[in-house]
Amino acid sequence: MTAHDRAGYEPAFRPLPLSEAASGLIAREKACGANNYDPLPVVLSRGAGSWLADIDGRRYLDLMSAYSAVSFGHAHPRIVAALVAQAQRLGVTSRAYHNDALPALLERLARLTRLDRVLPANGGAEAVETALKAARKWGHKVKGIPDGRAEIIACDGNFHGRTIAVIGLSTEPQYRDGFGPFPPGLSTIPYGDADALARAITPRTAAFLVEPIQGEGGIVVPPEGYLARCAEICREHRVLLICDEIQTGLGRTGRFLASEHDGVRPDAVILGKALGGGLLPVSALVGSNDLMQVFHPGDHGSTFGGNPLAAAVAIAALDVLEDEKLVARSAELGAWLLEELQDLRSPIVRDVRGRGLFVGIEVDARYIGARPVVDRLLARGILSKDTHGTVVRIAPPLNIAREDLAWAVGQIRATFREIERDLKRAA
Ligand code: IF1
Repeated sequence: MTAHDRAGYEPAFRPLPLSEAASGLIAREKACGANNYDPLPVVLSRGAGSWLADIDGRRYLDLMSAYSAVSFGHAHPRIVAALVAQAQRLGVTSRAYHNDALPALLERLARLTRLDRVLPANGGAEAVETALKAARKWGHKVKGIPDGRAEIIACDGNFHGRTIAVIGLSTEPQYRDGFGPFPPGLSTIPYGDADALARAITPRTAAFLVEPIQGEGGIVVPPEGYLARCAEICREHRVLLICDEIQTGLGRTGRFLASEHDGVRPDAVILGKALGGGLLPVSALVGSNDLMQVFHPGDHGSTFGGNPLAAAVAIAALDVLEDEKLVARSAELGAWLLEELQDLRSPIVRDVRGRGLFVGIEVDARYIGARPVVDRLLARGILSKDTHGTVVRIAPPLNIAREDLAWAVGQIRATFREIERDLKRAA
């Protein structure tokens, strides 16, 4: 949090409406953009640290971090500097040639995940697809599943991306509607129930893909020991355990990887979002030699995967994570945040849950949905996001200033008081 972030902002309750300039930009976006999002009524223009400003200069505290892609704050000086320096030196070369930036990233990710080999990619879904392909090929070529019969199990309520095979694992009707047919060999089980995994595994099961904490599913924290039990079952049945840590990884839940809460080292980890330092799409599949041995030259790749610019930015992001001790900070500040929000004492709040700086406030749909709460927080200068209708996601940058987070808790508390008052009046 630099002095700049604080200078000149007085977080104050500012009722909207949108200025002409903002409305004009929104109209232009609507006129020429695919209608695949329904954004909040704010047009952002600048960001630094945990603070954003809209085109009219209104300031907002970012409690969403672009779905955890901006875990190190907006325009982090060190990461921006790494981007600029590398861009002026060497940007994109393709993997047809080696480059001098990639090896350090591969070594760093292998070390930090305690795994062996890295396949760098760009978006998260791309890395998940890479994991699905690797798991299937491992099933066929290493485990000995009859060719074309490998099966992959995921969990109800999962979110692993928007591509066809990944959506083939989704249980969200809207994410599937009209996009079929989907690839065969994909099934789901209830989340949080290790026995369901044991029951679902067949001799053709190659892998179990799971989020250690379900993000889009509503910040769903599974029972203590769930992942450890799943790891045991996978080992017993020679099934790969693949953890999707695109959202929960890189310190978000108070450990470098959320799978560490259960002392689990999966066969593979998928990283994304914050790996790009809030500036670029950078993702990776990191796996054991046993899994990654399936890749031979020409099997798989992408134009931008592992490019020098992405490598330099990802290394800078990991340096920031380490040097600013953000994993420990996420654990410590997150525990404080969870305690504060669990003390909201509001009849509208059904549950407050999460780990580290990854928290969900579940509201009681009988009184209000999550989106109206998010809208009210926006008017108070706070950016958050609803998920699954009743959960408000709170996931600030891991280096958010303690006093800013404390201010946000005050605003959240006041918002629920205001809603309770309005509901009483309306009753
Ligand atoms: C949207 C939320 C949704 C992810 C996990 C893979 C991916 C994601 C655990 C794919 C991406 C993003 C996608 C974005 C909104 C956001 C999201 F969970 F974060 F809230 F959708 F559910 N695994 N999550 O969370 O990574 O290809 O997007 O880089 O699609 O609206 P991606």
